[in-house]
This record gives sequence, C-alpha cells and structure tokens, in this order.
Amino acid sequence: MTKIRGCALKKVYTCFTTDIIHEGHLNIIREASKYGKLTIGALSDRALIRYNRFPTISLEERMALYRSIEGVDDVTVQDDMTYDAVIERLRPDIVIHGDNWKSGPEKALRDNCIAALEKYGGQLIEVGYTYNETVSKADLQLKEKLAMPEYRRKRLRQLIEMCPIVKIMEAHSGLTGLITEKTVVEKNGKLDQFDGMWVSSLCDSTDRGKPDIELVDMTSRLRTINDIMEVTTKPIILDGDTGGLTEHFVYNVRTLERMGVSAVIIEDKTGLKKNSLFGTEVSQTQDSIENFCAKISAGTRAKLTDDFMIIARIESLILEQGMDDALKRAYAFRDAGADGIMIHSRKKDPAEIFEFCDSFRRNDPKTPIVVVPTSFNSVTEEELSGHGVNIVIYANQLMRAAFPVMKKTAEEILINHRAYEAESHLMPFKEIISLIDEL
Ligand code: SPV
Ligand code: MG
Repeated sequence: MTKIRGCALKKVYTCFTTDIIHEGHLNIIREASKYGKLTIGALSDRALIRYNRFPTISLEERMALYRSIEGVDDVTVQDDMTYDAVIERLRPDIVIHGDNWKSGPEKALRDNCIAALEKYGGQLIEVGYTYNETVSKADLQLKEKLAMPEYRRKRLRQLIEMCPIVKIMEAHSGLTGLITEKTVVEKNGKLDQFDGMWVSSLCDSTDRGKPDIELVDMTSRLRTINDIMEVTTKPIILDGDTGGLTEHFVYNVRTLERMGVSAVIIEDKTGLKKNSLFGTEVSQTQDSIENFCAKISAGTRAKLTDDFMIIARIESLILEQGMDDALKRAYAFRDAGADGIMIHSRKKDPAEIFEFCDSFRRNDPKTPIVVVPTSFNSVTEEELSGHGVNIVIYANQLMRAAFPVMKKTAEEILINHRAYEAESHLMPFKEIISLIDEL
C-alpha cells in the first residue's frame, strides 16, 4: 500500500485500450478513484492490434490523453493484453474493469487477471459497462475513422513494422470481409485475429463463376473491394494479376490508392494469365525482367503516397525457372521500385520458399517478403517469420470452406425433397446476421 500524508491509500489499476475517452471510461475512473490512487495502463500498440483496437494515435499520445483526465494519478505501459506481468510489477490492491469481459474470448484475460491477483490477495472489482447512445456513437466513430482511406491505406505498412508476421485472409464479399474483420480466437490466454484481407483473383473470379484469366475486369474487382470496404476497417491487398498494360496499370494504382487499398501485388507474367496453382501444366509466359521493371517503375511514379505499396510477385519457381532466376528478379524488381516481393511456390514442401527467403535476406534485411502457403500448407507462421517473411496470405480458404457445404446442401435437398436433413449443418440466419452492424 502507498502512504500519502499519513493515510494508507490503496493502489488501484485499470487498463485502457482506447484512443478516445467517453462516458464509460470516465465512469471507470470515477469508481476507481473512490478506492485509492489510480494508475492507468496504456496497452501497447502490438497488443492493441491483437485486441481489435488498431491505434489511430501513438502510444505517447494515448498516455498523455489518459494522464490529462482528472482522477488519474499515474500512467504506465501494459505491454501484453494479459494482466499477469503488469500486476506482478505494480502489485495493485485493486484492479478495476468493466463487467463486459465475463464471457467470450476476453474471459481468458479475466481469468489471467484473477489468478495474478490471487497470488497476493489483490482484488478485482467489476463495474457495470456503460451502454448508451453516446458511448455507442463514440465507438462507431472510432471504427468509421479506421475505415477512412487515409487510415486504412497506411495500416499495412504500420502492421509490417509492428508485427512479427502480418496475417492476411482471403475475402471476396462483404460477408467474407466481415468474417475476416471480426473473427477473434482465444488460445493459451491470448487473443488472435487476422490483420487484413486479400482480394484474390481466383476467388473473385470463381465467385462469379468465371475462370481466373484476367477475364473479370477492374471495374468488377473494384466493386468487390468496395463491398468489403463498406463493412470493414482492416487493410486490403489486391491481387492485381499481371497489372495489365502499363498504360492501364498507372491509372489503377491511382484508383486503388485513392480508395484506401494498401497494396497491389502484380505477377511477372504476360499474355493470357492462368492461375499459378496450375504451374507448368498449362502454357504460361513469364514477362522479361526489363518489361516488368518498367511496369513497376511506372506504377511507382504514379503513386501519390508512400503508404501505398506495389509488391512484385515472382513466378520463377512456379514456372520451374530456378532459384537463381527468382533471386535475380527479386533484386531487379526491388531496384525498380517494388515496395515488397512475393515469392510463390506450388511445392508441398516449403524448402524452396525457405531457400529463397534466406538468400534474399542475406542481402536485403528490410524489403518485405510475402508468401501464399496454399500448397505448402504445413508451414507455420512462426517458421515463415523465422525465415524473414513479413506477410502470410491465406489466399482461398474461405471460399473452399463454403463450397463443399453448399454443394452437399443442394444435393441433400434434391435427394430428400425437403430441407430438414440439411438443417443440422446450417447456421441459423440469426447467428449469421449478428455479424452485421446496425447504424
Ligand atoms: C489468387 O489467390 O488468385 C492468387 C494466389 O493469385 S494463387 O491462386 O496461389 O495463384
Ligand atoms: Mg491470382
């Protein structure tokens, strides 16, 4: 306990994960100061990201904001979303928290907090969470801010700086965008979620019942992006196929950048593009280094911000042109202005991806590396990060997950002449629409 002017004041602690202060926070502070001397923990950027509260102001600004509130005695950094370390360090008599963490993934954080307090007889006090129109509006405004192009666009670069590996999930519609935006899991007391969305040419085409041969035009692709943007805040990487004609690519760079897309990945193929997962089973032509560099440079010149990234995708391993060719292209594309390199493979084993990354990283410690482990799917994010990968894209799993159940359901209804038998593997619509926000 802390002694001030002869009287014993209890040490009270609470953690804030917010960029704005509303009535709900003020209520917690009011309650907390009744018990003693209040320290607020400002959750670190890295932990905020996993907590679905992407920061719109810096940690220093958040700390200054918390410090300025009446009733706050001290502000410290809480590095991790779990409480044990900060509780051990500060040994507060009381931790104050809203009562909105008793169920769902956040319950693990509550359990962790209680266990840490129990070690020395500390106490958890939970105050009723303030649900009212002003608080909901403030939460919504913060979310809307994150959806604005200038915030969304730069978020990928910020994530690359902040995370050991950025995890991107495929989305091809508003609904799959919402799944990517909102899915949170708890494992070993930590929360986790995806960092952003990949708008795949394969899934965008397949969703329209079309082949993945650059047949779905940019106007349609932009509509998919817009559908996703309407309901999400996380950054978007567009699969830009070959980038098309350089003369068209520069206009598309401008459009994507203006919309708030964070990156476009273009692949070094020319002529009729086929999906890489076909490899050499179909005829595909790799572009020359010179031509592709010219396309990258033109795109780079067209960009208006440093936030937007043009990432060059190398198809040498897919087209069996060898590791040396892949590496030669990587350095050439980087020197032409590419903001990142995507290396692709359709081998089951990640060995050639590791070899590429290790060689590239020996000469270039910084340029972001992107991989798409569809074929080499046994590889873990930790292993990829250990070989210098910055972004992992799960390029088609949501679509492949939905398809078998849709097909089975259609067959069952046809066989049974009713929907009853299919019901057991269908989600009630009430549950699906719980994802959809109401204004
Ligand atoms: C896509 O998702 O459309 C891709 C990745 O380009 S792959 O299908 O692996 O080529
Ligand atoms: Mg594609």
